[in-house]
Amino acid sequence: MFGLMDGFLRNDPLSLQKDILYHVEYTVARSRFSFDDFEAYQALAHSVRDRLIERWHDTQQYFKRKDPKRLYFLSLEFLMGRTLSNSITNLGIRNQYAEALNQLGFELEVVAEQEGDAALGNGGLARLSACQMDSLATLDFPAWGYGLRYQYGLFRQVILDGFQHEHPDYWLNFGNPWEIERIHVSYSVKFYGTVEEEVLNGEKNKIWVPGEMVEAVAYDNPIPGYGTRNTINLRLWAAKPSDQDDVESFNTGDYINSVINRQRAETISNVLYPDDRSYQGKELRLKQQYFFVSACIQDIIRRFKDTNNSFDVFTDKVALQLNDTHPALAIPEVMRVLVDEEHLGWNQAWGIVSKIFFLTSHTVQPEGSEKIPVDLMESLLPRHLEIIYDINFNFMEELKKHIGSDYDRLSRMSIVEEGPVKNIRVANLSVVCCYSVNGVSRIHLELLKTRVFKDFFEYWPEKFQFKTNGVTQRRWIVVSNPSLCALISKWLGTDAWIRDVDLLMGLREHAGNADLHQEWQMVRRVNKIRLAEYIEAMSGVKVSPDAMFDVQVKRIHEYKRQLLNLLGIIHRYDCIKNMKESDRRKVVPRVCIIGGKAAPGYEAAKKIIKLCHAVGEKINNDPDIGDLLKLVFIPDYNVSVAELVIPGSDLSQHISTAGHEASGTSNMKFLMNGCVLLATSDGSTIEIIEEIGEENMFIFGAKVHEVPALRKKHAEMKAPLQFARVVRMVRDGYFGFEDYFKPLCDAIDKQGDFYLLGHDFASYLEAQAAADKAYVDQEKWTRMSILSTAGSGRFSSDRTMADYAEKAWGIKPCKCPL
Ligand code: 26Y
Repeated sequence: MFGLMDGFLRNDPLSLQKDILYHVEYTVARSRFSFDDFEAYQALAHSVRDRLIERWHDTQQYFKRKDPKRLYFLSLEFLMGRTLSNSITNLGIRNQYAEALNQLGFELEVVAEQEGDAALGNGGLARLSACQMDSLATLDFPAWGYGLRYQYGLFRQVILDGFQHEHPDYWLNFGNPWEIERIHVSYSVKFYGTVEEEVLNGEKNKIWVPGEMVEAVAYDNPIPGYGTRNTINLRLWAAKPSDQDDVESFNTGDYINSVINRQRAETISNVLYPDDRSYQGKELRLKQQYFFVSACIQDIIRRFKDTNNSFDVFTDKVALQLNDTHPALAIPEVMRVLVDEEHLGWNQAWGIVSKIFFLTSHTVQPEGSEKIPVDLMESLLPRHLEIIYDINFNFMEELKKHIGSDYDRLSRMSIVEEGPVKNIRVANLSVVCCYSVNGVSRIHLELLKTRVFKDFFEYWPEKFQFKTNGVTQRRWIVVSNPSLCALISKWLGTDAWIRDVDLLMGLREHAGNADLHQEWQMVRRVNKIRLAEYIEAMSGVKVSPDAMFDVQVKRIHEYKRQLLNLLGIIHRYDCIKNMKESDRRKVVPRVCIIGGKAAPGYEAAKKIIKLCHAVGEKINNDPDIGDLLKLVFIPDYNVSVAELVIPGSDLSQHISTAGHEASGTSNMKFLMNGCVLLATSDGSTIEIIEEIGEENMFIFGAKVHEVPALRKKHAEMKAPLQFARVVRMVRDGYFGFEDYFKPLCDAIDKQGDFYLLGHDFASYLEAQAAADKAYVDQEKWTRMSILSTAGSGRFSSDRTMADYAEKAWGIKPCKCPL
């Protein structure tokens, strides 16, 4: 093959060029004299893949030789977005590739745009997994990621007449050059059936005789670190029919139906559940979860046994991170394998299990907690149900010794929920069995301790910790905002901050420098122009880059209060309409940008999307308003759209009702990009305030500890007049569709306003007015912007991962030599 030398691929532009052409001819099967942007992307991707594989091999062999304690990161969701740009950046060969492509008559930026997003997740939790993988690789940790290879990722959002429609995301349609199919790495996963007893060496032993078998096949996705040879693995499982299954039905002669039945196995990994809110005890979801953990545990134990012959050292070699409770069935699964298959006694197995699992919770919403109906569990996973009962029995006995017969508390803490429908409480199972339970911000831990897991915290205070979330500056500055990246490096005199993000603090000393201000503004303006072009292409609305770009992009949720934003916009519109000409000249022009997906069954969220379009329609077509105010909805918000939107924003909103956002991570991405935050004191924003100072942000609204009392007092309180007025405008059909929007209005003014929009409205408007005032003073604004970036270092996922490694998992870097 071209460019090969002594088993190593060369990275000079000429070799890269030859490699690309090789792949055009032999992988994409096009003529090297005629191929288009997409084909260039495919060939380029394959040439990058070759380089990833080299490093990946070296890393895995090195890990195998050193055999350190490994971290296994289990998550049902990963929002990887695009891979190309990120990979060549981390490999340090971006410029060489750009040059190689140039000589072939292509532009890297254009070719990179051909790639679709890998959207195997919903929102914050899923993108966090992706950021953390990047940091684990960069910090040389011996880590593996595990996930599911859904054929349909998160739905594509299509807007018709302002309503959200969900279209399937069949992302594998054009092939996926970033994965390596491992047909020989496959495991049988069992379902249904019965539990039988056998006598083994005079002892009773349980065996699970399954009713159905499905194969899990591995697809490996190399994750390169930045500035290191280390390239770790993200292994995704796909379901395939099992050869051992269903031989019976073939023998009965119904060949066609037998084939169709076999194919049904694949449905397990077919589709990602698009809801990040409420867990429904659906059989397919439970099957997905068990399919996933069974494959992972078989793989992990196989790897352990390759180099070890006694389970005595298992806890020195293996740490399992549960990304929320979704993979919690791994706990009874490890117990089952150790007790039933490896024949360790229960106590020895429990001694291992209670030391290797680490849980991170990502929610404060009680609806989010998973409950598995016992009936369902009994039919699908009969042996696991027995094991969970046994774990619970032991736990209850131990607990009684400490708290006596406080039956209310015992029943609250029990893993089994009694009632008309008996359920397994997955959160309780996880807390009982995990070595540590981690919150994702300081306030989140407080809420876990005082509300969600109060009983457990009082019993096991030392189990509860927090590690504030972080995001990777490689994706969120270096890849998505290259000009800001170059500017930062220039002023810091080094690009070392890309690995050591605390160095960003060095920008503080230049925060008042007029030259930096000018360059900073220039970079930001170019990004705004790019965003304005995108907005016009997507929505047909022309927006001026002179206006302040005010952005709220995230999943649509009532608690995230996109509705508060919309009511604020209506208020602004109403004010401008009623202004004297002389006052209009003082208005700071705004482009309000909202984007995000609503879970398909979440009616209120879907109504909010429609309201955004209805209000936008009115404002954008009002000749009275012109450029003073625009409202646009960016459809199909995803990782690559975020990479465009975030660098082009001036102001970014994180306005959840205090106590509802566990952390929030997009606030960190905006911060890194020098956007000023308008936010409530919630989640990780509280720590951002500490880091960059309240004077450099616009903070408003009730505080976490005030919220419960405000809710109780609500009946006696009157919403401010201006609030009542904007709600009335919606109710009275000023924007049309009054029947459709009625439930949104009712929730606010008839049903107790649970999310406190009325209470926070006045202070929200004040914060918005303060933002206007600051924006007029561009010097002040630019200073705030620079200080935002300068203070973002603490919110890197590098810091989060180093924290987990030290304080939870007990793993150390294992750096593959160059
Ligand atoms: C069980 C199912 C219904 C479910 C599926 C996905 C439940 C929850 C989720 C996802 C939750 C999620 O994304 N949580 C977010 O995690 C981020 C990373 O920690 C936080 O920053 C953010 O505040 C939190 O809402």
